[in-house]
Formats: sequence, structure tokens, C-alpha cells
Amino acid sequence: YFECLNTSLSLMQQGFKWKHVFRTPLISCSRYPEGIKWKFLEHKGPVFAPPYEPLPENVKFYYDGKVMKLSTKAEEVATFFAKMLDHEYTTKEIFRKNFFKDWRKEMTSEEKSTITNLSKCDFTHMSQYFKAQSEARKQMSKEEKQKIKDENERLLKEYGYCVMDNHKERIANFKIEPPGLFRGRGNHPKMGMLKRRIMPEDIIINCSKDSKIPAPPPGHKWKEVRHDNKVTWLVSWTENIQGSIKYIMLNPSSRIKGEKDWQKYETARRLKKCVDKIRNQYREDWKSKEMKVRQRAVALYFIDKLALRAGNEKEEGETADTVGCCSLRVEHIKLHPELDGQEYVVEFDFLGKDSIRYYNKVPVEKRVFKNLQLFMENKQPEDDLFDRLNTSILNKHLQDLMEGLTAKVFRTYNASITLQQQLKELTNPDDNIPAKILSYNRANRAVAILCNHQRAPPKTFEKSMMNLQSKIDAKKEQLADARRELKSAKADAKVRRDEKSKKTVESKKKAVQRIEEQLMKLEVQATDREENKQIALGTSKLNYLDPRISVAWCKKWGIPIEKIYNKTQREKFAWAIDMAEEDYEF
Ligand SMILES: *[C@@H]1O[C@H](CO)[C@@H](O)[C@H](O)[C@H]1NC(C)=O
Ligand SMILES: *[C@@H]1O[C@H](CO)[C@@H](O)[C@H](O)[C@H]1NC(C)=O
Ligand SMILES: *[C@@H]1O[C@H](CO)[C@@H](O)[C@H](O)[C@H]1NC(C)=O
Ligand SMILES: *[C@@H]1O[C@H](CO)[C@@H](O)[C@H](O)[C@H]1NC(C)=O
Ligand SMILES: CC(=O)N[C@H]1CO[C@H](CO)[C@@H](O)[C@@H]1O
Repeated sequence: YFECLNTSLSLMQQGFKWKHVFRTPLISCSRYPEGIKWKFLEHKGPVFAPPYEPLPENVKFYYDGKVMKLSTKAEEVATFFAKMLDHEYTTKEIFRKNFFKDWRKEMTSEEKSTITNLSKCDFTHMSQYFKAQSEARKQMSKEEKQKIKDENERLLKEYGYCVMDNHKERIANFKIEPPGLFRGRGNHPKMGMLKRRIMPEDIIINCSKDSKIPAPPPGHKWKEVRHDNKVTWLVSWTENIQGSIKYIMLNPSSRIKGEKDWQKYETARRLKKCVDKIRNQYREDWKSKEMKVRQRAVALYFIDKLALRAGNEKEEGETADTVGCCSLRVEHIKLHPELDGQEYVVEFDFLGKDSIRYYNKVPVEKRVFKNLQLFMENKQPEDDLFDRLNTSILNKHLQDLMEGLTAKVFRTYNASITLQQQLKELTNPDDNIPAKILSYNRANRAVAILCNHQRAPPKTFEKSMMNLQSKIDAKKEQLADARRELKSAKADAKVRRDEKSKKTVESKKKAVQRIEEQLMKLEVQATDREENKQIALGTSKLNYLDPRISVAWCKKWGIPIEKIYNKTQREKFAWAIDMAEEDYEF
């Protein structure tokens, strides 16, 4: 039931949780539950349907075989019927009766006295005209289509968002439906009735008193402006067919999704505050008398240090033989008191989630190493490494350490903070934008490696690399040519010493610069692609990296956000992109 509400953020902030969320289809609730309200709401009001455009002179309507020119109002309603002419509806008795009754209300008295029998009305010419129009729309040129797209985007930008309590929110249905004929389901007794055009005079606006109240279209007034912060809607009106109230509300799904994301990163931020305490605790526990506690502490160390997954509670081993931290077996690790000049090295080799091999050689602390030796004593290769531990015990322990803590939170925390540190380290303030983006991708890669997000090199890799290389070669040649031309222009200018040759030198210089920049861009691209060969950046970017870090980085260096996130990602992270916070420190 509460799925339809836009309130979960305020509730959760107050420390409440729903007992249960039923994922039933959306029901529009116009009111928040008791005690929930917004403090601030600002929006631009609805977008009205475009006004009626009268038919061209050559499109005719016939009554009883004779051409008849309709008044604008009557003509508009006639077009609704004409557009549906091929539809079965227009043959139904109730539909025709309802339509005719409502149509007559829009007619002039003259029209009313002439048009008395719907069966004598001939809409076919109109209908043909609309068919031709929709055909023409399909044949539109790219530019025309782009123009429409641009206009839609402009509307979305202007009207598609509101501000509610410091959050910029997407509005679900900011466009008011155009007028038309009511259809209803089955044999609805009201089918065919005229769904009126909604005018500003029908509209109730709901917003904060202290917000910029939306302006009605010129020459019009709103029915009412109210400031009711206990309701969920921004705009409402009463539709004329059923007399039901219609609302414009927020887009609940985007908000709920965004909130989950937001909460995840807030939990990771909380971990940052207590991670030192947790680390001190598990270090102490390595010395515990209880075997169970020691195992738990070593497992926790792995989760923290290596971003291992805890392991599934149920499905484990059901399909492929994949393991997580708690289900590691003796055969999955090798202990090396010394390896490649390092002490106490653990060699991991197992199949993790999605059957991705995890292979890593890590030096660990002496106490961990000694404990692992102890856990492996007298065991067979196929025995559990942590025989006193399972995923539910570990998860329970994590909950006790911090509310909401799971192995995944460690991953999120480490991934996010690593990204932040890497960005600080790798970004060179003097770099141009492509080089800065390369640094960003490198920071992102460092995280992906940490999270073991490998991939097989794409099949097209070699080919696309070769393409890029030949582009680079061509660009190099072009650069050499441009440099030669510059040199000879300079020599020429030395001899001639006139304005014209000076200008030529200048323009040749610019050309060289431009080509140098293009070459650099291509080279950066090649480096990026090469380094990315076996690493999947998407997973960490989408699931483990607090988007606020990336957004803050982009803002700091003036990098357009589009360079970092594509359209889908920008939608997912809208909550972070729109955030006012300029200096985001994870
Ligand atoms: C309406 O026109 C149709 C077709 O011309 C005719 O068959 C029908 O009898 C007319 N109905 C009335 C009530 O005049
Ligand atoms: C994140 O993980 C890496 C790799 O294990 C580790 O070296 C580092 O200390 C961790 N960083 C933080 C801040 O937890
Ligand atoms: C984990 O271990 C606890 C205590 O030994 C036991 O009660 C629980 O059933 C185990 N859970 C699973 C999923 O094996
Ligand atoms: C955006 O990138 C993701 C990979 O992270 C990809 O799956 C998705 O298709 C891309 N979307 C667009 C619109 O390019
Ligand atoms: C027309 C309309 O939407 N009216 C609603 C406005 O808000 C009040 C208070 O929440 C409701 O009672 C009305 O039904």
C-alpha cells in the first residue's frame, strides 16, 4: 500500500521503518499517513495540451451528402470522432449516442438544428486527412524529429521537476491529457462522452506559501492555490466524465530507488565513522580463547581488507561451486611464510560470485597467518576453513557492530573511499579535460581491481584497437605535414616581412595546435582502452561508488557530468547530481 507514497525519505529520516512493503501495483494516494508532511514544495504547474488547430479549408465535413463548414468548437469534437473512425467503438450504440449528445452541446444553434442524425454525418474526409498526417509524421526528416525531441526535453527540464524539502524530484505526469472521447473498459455506459479540455480555471495548485507560485498561462487564472502539506499532489482537477479527482504527483519509483541508493551510501558513510573501532575489535578477537570468535575475526579481516563477499546464506553450492568468505575451504588458500620477499603471504584461489575466479596473493598480519595455520590443522582440503562460522552468524555479528552493516557495506565503503583517494592522487590540476578523464577512469579501475571485477577482453578488442591505432598514425602524419607547412610559412615570412605572411604563420600555428590536441585525445583514448582490456568498470561504478564523489569531482574540475555518466547512469544518480552539496567528502 505504501509503495505509492512519496514519503519514505521523511519517515526513514525520523527513524521509522515500514513493517512491510507490499509490492502491489501503484495506487495513487493523495494524502500522506498521519504525521507526514512536507516543509517546502515548489513547482511550475502543469503543461496544458496544445490548443486546437482548425482543419485546413480543403478538409471537408459532409452532412447528408452536402459540404458543411463547422464552427471551431463543433469541428474540434468532430475530429475526435473522425480520428477513431476505424475503431469498433464508433459502431457501438452507446458510444454513438453519448458522443452525439455531447457533440450537440458544442454546436451553434444553427448547427444543432441542421445536424440531427449522426448516421448522416460523413467524417471520412477528415479521417483520411489524419491518416495522411500520421503517415507524414513517420516520414519526418531527422532535423524535424530532433526539433520535437528538443522541445520535449525542454518541457521536461522546465516542468518535469519540483523541489520538495531540498530534493529535486521527478514529476510523474506533468502533462495534462488532451481532450478526447472517453472510452472506458468493456461496455462502459459513459463511452463516447466528451472528455473536456482542462483549463487553468479547473486547476488547483498545491505548493508552499514561501515558494515561487507557478504562473497560470497569460489571460487565465487558477481555480485555487492552496498550501496543504499533508497531501502528496502538486496539481489537481476534477475530470468531467466520472467526476473523479486527478492529480499530478511525484514519480514514486524513481524516488524510492534513489532513496535506496542514497541509504546505501549513507550506511557506508556511517561505517567510516566506526571502522577504526571495528578494526581494533577484530584485532583483539584474533587472540580470543574461543575458536568461534577467532574465526569470525579472521573472516571479518578478509572482508574488510579484501572486499570478499560473505557468501550466500542459502543458495550456496547449489549451482556452480562458488564460495564466499565464510564458505572458503582449506583447498582454496595456500600459506607461504615467505614469498617473493614478503612475509606471511596467503594465496587465494577460488571461484567467487558468477564463477569469477578470485586469485590473489596477499601479505597478512602475523596473527592472522598463525590463526589460519591453526584453522587448517588436521583438516582435509575439502573441509571448511572456518568450521565454526557460517554466513548467518557473521551477518548477525556485523549487525551487532553497526546497524545495517553487511559485508557489502565494507565493499561500498572501501570502493568509495578508494575512489576518493585515487582521484585526489591522480588528478593533475594542469591536465586538460581528456587527461583528467583518463585519471578518473584510472581511479575507477583501481576500484574495479579491488572488487575483482574482471572480464574477458571483448571479442572486438584487437580490431577496435587496430582501428584506433591507424587513426593515430594518420593523425601523426597530418601533424608532420602541418609542422612542415608551418616551418615553410615561417621561412617565407622572414623573407617577405609583410602582414599577410605573418597571418599565414599564425593560422598554420593554430592548425598545428589543433592537430596536436586531437592526437593527444586519441592517444589518451588508446591508453584508456588498453588499460581497460580486462576490467569491467560498470559494476563498481553502478553499485559501489558513491556517485556524490564523482559529481563533486566533476564540479571541482569543470568536467561535464556526461563525460562520466551516460544517460541511464545519470538517471540512476539523479539524486546525487542534483544535490546542492558542493564539497562532498566521503
Ligand atoms: C438517420 O439516418 C439514417 C441514414 O440516412 C436513416 O437510416 C435513419 O432512419 C435516420 N434516423 C432518424 C431517426 O431519422
Ligand atoms: C581498502 O582495501 C584495500 C585493499 O585490500 C586496503 O589495502 C585498504 O586499506 C582498504 N582501505 C580502506 C580505507 O579500508
Ligand atoms: C549457522 O550456525 C548456527 C549456529 O551453529 C546455526 O544455528 C544455523 O542454523 C546455521 N545457519 C546455517 C544457514 O547453516
Ligand atoms: C550506459 O552504460 C551502461 C554500462 O555501465 C550500459 O549498460 C548502458 O547500456 C549505457 N546506456 C546508454 C544509454 O548508453
Ligand atoms: C480537487 C482536489 O484535489 N481536492 C482535494 C484537495 O486537498 C484536500 C485536502 O487534502 C482534499 O480533501 C481534496 O479532495
